[in-house]
Amino acid sequence: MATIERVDILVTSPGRNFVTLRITTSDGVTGLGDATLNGRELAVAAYLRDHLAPLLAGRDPARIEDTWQYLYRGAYWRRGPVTMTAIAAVDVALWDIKGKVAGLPVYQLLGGRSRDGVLVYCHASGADVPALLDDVDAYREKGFRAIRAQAAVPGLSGSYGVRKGTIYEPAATALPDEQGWDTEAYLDFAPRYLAAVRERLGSGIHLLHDVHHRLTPIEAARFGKSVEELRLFWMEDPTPAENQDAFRLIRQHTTTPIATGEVLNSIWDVRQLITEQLIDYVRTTVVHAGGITHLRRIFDLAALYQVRTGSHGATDLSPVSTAAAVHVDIAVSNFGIQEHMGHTEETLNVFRGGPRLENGMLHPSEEPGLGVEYDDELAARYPYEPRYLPVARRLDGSLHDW
Ligand code: CS2
Ligand code: MG
Repeated sequence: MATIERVDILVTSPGRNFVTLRITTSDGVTGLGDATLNGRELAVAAYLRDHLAPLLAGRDPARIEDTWQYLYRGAYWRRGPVTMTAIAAVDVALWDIKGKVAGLPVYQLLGGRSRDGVLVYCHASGADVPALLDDVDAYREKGFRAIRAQAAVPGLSGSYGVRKGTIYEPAATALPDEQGWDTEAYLDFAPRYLAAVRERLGSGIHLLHDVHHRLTPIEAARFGKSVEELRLFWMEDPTPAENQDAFRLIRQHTTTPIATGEVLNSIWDVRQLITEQLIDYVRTTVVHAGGITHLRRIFDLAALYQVRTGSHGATDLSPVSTAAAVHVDIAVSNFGIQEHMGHTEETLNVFRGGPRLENGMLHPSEEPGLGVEYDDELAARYPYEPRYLPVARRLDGSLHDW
């Protein structure tokens, strides 16, 4: 029986920080897991290095479920983004190994294909409406069939989701950037620019929008009602999702579909949202919600309540996560859509391989395992740099959700 012989925690920063776990078995088979938690990367690296790596040495890599239970129950302290990201990295690395040992791409171990490809959405943004509309046109011409639209709110310093350069990177400063927020200005402006985008797109392209945790439940209800005729594919994170009850109030007022879950990390955090059908899409991910093993449990629960998947897939989730997500997405019955912001060439040179993007859909690698390889030599050229996500402050200076 092969055993886990080596555990490497690999920190690199090809344009942005990533933490990757590599497990090597006594047979020399390696598996990769993404362990990146944007703005708190080193906490997960330490958790893996100081607390999980010593527990993994000598274990049977084939015992994925037992290892998951061992690390989850064995922590005693339950859940949370650092713990669940660390467990996720181990889990995904073990699925990578199992696929390589079986000579099969991971999706074949998850029940095989349920669909021909994985529909993705991209991020269009602009400092003003004309710039946003040009960006929307550019993505439509690239073949995307689902586009998220975000524009800067006039008069605010810094706006969520507005790209500077080729890829949107919110964690861009060595200390948190302080960005302004004004709910009334947003509630007045966002429906207008989304209407302009819907008019530009017509009806054949999905239109998505990320509220990014910024509204109270009644404000979110008001926003949802104000965009109903735009037929959004979803409004994302309309209100902070820790308070699952809050979504009942939104549901009472609007039929605009709701997506949430990217900051959540266990089935317990989304149980009520799913079982009361308070959301339409669950956005939990392989990297922050306990890996493939736990994410499948969340998605199977969601399927019972006609909630579809809509996993987070921003640039700060590494190409290892993208690959693992697509293996899950192609197999699950209740797939909805997969976010795909993409990665820079610098990043893709370090993380080689993975899914193929074609006509607005991702297709999993047919290589055994996840299909991603990590270039240690190249990675070593990009040392970690402290980077933080911004914070948001209201006009009176008080802190708001970013
Ligand atoms: C966003 C992310 O992609 C999304 O839906 O919510 O850009 C999010 O802000 C970042 O991943 C945070 O690191
Ligand atoms: Mg989001």
